[in-house]
Amino acid sequence: KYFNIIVLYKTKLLGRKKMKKFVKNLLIIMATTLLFSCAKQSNSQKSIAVFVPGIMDDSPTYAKLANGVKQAVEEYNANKDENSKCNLFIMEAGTNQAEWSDKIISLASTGKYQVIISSNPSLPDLVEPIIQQFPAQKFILLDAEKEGNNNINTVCYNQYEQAYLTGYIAGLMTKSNKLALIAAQEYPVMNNVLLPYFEKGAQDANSATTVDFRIVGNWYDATKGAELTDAVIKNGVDVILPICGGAAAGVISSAKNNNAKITWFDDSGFSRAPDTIISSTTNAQDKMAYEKTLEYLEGKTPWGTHKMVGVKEGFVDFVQDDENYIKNVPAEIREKMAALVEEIHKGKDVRN
Ligand code: RBF
Repeated sequence: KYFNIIVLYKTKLLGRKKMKKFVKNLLIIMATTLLFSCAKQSNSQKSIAVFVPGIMDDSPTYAKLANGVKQAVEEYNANKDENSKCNLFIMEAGTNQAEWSDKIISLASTGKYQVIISSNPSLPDLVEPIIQQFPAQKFILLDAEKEGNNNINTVCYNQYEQAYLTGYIAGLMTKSNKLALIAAQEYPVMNNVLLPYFEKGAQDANSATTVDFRIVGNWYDATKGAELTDAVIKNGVDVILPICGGAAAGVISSAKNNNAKITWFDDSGFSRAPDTIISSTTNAQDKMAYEKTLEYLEGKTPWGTHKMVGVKEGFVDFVQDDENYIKNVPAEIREKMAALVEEIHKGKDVRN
């Protein structure tokens, strides 16, 4: 048709004015088509940012977060053409918590990432004011709790169970009846769940136990971690739970030097110090990050909701099949632990 019109113009059968109108209309059509096709492309192209509130080295919880999301995105992208692949950007924000908010704003202000996936109990309070500024920005937050904000979906692990199981093995394994929890900092989950349920598990296993609670002051200082561990061991402590990120390397080296034992938290830690680590209580953060990412990519995220998952749901576990656990822990204690895990599986609430 366009060709015919050009021929008519060339052969002077179409006037100059009409030809001008035709070219104008053609340009409008072309521009609109281009605009719509661009808009369609950028709308359908998915982009996810992972915000790591700390550093991945020595914080299994963050390494598992990034790996889980990465795996889901890779699977989603397999066999897709370039335009329909999901982009993934991982930002490691570092341990300076004062910078986290600005770094999240820098991600949100690009408008590029439809969802920011992260993990930390402090994040709901940090992101709520950011959502007011950027109302389209969605957040999936693991290890956090927030209900009723339609831009946020949260999941947390049953850390009552995770801490109770850890306390229980520590109570069964201590010879001095003196335990310690070396924490990076105080925060509500630490003060209301991790410390009290580590204590409760230890007490239920062995009513003579006491727990010395020490604070490093940050999530990276291994020297301070070692100093605190030296000090509690001097006071007779023989089993220690470190929840202090990179500072735990110092806790392990002090325990090794002083012949004390470590109960490890979040992932299976036996290979870090096979003679010193006597137990590992894990949460399946990698599996959760993977499932939550795929759920998002399928458009099925339950925005505004929260849920807690534990042993029964397969997201909290006590490692029983590692050769170092079998080597370091006597059979009768392993039997007691197996019985406890089984009870929790069947519905025992460790809070009662
Ligand atoms: N856990 C880590 O393993 N590494 C960290 O760097 C880290 N930073 C945290 C910062 C804040 C402000 C809070 C509240 C928690 C942090 N956690 C960190 C602890 C984490 O959320 C969780 O409680 C523990 O890993 C035990 O599962």
